[in-house]
Amino acid sequence: MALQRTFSIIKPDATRRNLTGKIIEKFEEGGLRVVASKRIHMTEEQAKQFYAVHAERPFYMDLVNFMISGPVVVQVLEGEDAIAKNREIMGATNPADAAPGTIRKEFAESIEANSVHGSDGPDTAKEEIAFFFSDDEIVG
Ligand code: RTP
Ligand code: MG
Repeated sequence: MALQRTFSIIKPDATRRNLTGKIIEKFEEGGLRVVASKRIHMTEEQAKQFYAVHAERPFYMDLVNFMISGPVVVQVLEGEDAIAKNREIMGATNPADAAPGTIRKEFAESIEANSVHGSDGPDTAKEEIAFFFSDDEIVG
């Protein structure tokens, strides 16, 4: 498998508790390299657009409001099989179901405040990276 890139967000519950370094350590220990990174405070418009796929879900506006409740760290992660690898490192959406050693098991507060986002496939990875980063901000 060739090198792949995925998109990651360290969510407001984690930046609030100053867990950025501990979370990045999990990515690096898992074999992923941070090739782009910035700390931003998303606007409501950005969060709504980013999560547009969930617009019809009952938790949509709660999720949008959570994602704009504080700063986030958006990143591009690179590595072998990076998309699946990152989701393995993150663990299940609901921390109650997440495997031991995963980010969500160790750090998540709830199914919503679950510390990290990761792209779920090659098409979404590409779209999500382009949503936040220009090519010259990514250094592989
Ligand atoms: P993500 O997109 O953040 O990587 O997480 P995921 O694929 O594991 O979960 P997804 O189904 O795409 O849901 C996106 C985010 O919405 C919040 N959520 N809240 N209240 C709820 O029942 C509920 N379900 C999902 C979580 O923050 C989840 O990561
Ligand atoms: Mg998802």
